[in-house]
Amino acid sequence: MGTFTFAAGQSNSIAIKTDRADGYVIADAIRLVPHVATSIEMDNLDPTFTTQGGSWGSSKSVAGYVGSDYQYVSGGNKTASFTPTILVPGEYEVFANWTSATSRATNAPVEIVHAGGTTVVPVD
Ligand SMILES: [Ca+2]
Repeated sequence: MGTFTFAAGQSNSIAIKTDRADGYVIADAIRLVPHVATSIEMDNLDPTFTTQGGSWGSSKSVAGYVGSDYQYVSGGNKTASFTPTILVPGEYEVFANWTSATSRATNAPVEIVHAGGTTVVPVD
């Protein structure tokens, strides 16, 4: 998803959104790989995960997900956010995991809030 500079603490987030998406949007897991220390893994069942604008369903139906399941939703203006606690500020490369199916959105906007501002990356 790109490399971003994250400030210390919890002011950063990775938000997977449904507005403008043309199919099901998947929230499964996020990994931050630091260029400074060890990586940060966040799963949708962790306390770092929150949703806004409506509930997301839980599924295991498409293999390849991280942890016990992933969450999905379609339409509306909903957001699933992963909020890391950054102990070592600096550059991190952001990776997202999601499983693939024909009903899935080709353009889900993922909004990354980092020390340099907010960057939106469309995800197929
Ligand atoms: Ca998961």
